[in-house]
Amino acid sequence: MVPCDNALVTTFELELYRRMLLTRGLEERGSALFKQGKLPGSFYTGRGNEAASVGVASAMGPEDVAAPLHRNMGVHVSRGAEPWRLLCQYMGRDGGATRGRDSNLRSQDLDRGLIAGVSHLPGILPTITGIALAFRIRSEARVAVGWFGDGSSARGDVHECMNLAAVRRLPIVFIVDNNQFAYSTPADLNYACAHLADRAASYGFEGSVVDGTDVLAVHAAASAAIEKARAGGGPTLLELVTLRMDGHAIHDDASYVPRDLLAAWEQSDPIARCERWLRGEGGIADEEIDAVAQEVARVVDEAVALADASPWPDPATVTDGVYAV
Ligand SMILES: Cc1ncc(C[n+]2csc(CCOP(=O)(O)OP(=O)(O)O)c2C)c(N)n1
Repeated sequence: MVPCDNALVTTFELELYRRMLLTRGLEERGSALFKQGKLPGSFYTGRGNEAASVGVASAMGPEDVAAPLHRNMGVHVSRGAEPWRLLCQYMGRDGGATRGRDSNLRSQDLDRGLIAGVSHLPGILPTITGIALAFRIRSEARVAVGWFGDGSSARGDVHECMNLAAVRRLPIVFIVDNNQFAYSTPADLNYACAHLADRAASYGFEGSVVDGTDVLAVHAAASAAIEKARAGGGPTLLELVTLRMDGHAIHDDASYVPRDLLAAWEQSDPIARCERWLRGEGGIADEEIDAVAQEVARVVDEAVALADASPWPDPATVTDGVYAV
């Protein structure tokens, strides 16, 4: 597991819980900042996806590289991104990864092995597949992890990446976050096979379906796939099944998602589920769990204050980093 800034926790499962709680805390405050007019553009959350993001990212090694998307704040948090800088990025402040030039989770941080997404739809998947090819050519024992959604799975570039990865036996793990909706398009209008993971067999590698609300199950499946890739066993496709618990973005009330479906998946809330496990089977004392929640609340408050105090970018720097006009 990659060490994470602000980590106070030594118990592995409690640390997974802390990462999920921090992810949700930052996203809830991001929604509030949007409503206060402090966060321009739009705001996307990964509510319901915390276990999927944190479970995979926490199985990666420090030298591995991730190309997460807009629902995967938990990947950034797990790779040690500083919470206040994540908020600065959304708020267009100078402290963000792109120093006000872009927003959302398009935060590149090569020191933490994080490649910025260029679009929600997986324009970044060919890049992360190319990174896996580079690892293979250089004989590096590193693994690339690339994300796409159920909607994006219908695109040609996903097919090309999986085929190339298969024939070159690349050290890559493909994660399809199947949250059952692509904007307002339900899964049954996106694909007609039983499971997206079934497609892996047609490319010549393994695929499996995992309950994306169970952080321990996700972590176990991701660890096995990552270590297999590292050992030369080639790619794996993991389909992590969740439900998108918010609208596509903050402007969308998701009125097209059946209420009973949402109510059923609310029972599988990944954070509540992990907390029940910690208090029960995990045998973690209530005080220890409560202390983590208090610490996360403090870190989120501090992140909001620091981001709000971060200056706007200096207009004189607007062409910095622009190589052709
Ligand atoms: C090339 C391109 N086409 C369309 C869009 C608009 N768009 C952004 S996200 C999205 C839906 C993506 O659905 P999915 O892959 O299932 O991911 P989810 O948002 O559900 O996590 C669409 C149509 C885009 N960003 N890029």
